Amino acid sequence: MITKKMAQALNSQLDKELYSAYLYLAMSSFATYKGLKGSANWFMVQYQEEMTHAMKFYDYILSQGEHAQLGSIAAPPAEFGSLLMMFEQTLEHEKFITKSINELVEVAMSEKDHATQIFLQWFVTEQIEEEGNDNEIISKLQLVGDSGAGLLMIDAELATRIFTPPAAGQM
Ligand code: OFO
Repeated sequence: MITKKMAQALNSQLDKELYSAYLYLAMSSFATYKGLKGSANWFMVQYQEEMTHAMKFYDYILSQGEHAQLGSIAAPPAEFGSLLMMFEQTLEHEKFITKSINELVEVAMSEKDHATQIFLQWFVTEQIEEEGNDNEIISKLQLVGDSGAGLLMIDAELATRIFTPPAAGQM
């Protein structure tokens, strides 16, 4: 069981994960519109991953006998600028999510909620990976600058990203 305060904090994170999914779906759409098919694929996979993050919170809240409640999701921007700007915005958003996960860990600690602390560890690790990936892509985009050939090469690389659904029982 978890406290009402913990449940409320987890519900708020559920909304943030759904917003993350919504944001990356909007980025995928924008990338397709701009002719960057590989980047569109990368953001579509990111959207799918964020949906699994949201479902992890959804399932965990319910497994603890609490009510997973859905709040309103703000509309994401429609335009994102250059590919470099898109990844800079992605990194900024992920930093915001990392901060939010850290705050959740602090609530779990103050509530002496060991189960939720263990549950959140997966997200702590995931955020290191997400920020690392974004930083790597940003560095490459900074290297190629305005070179069309360079951008197409990175776009082709981003086309290879594949969504791996979580194994049964790991949602
Ligand atoms: Fe992007 O990790 Fe969830 O939000």
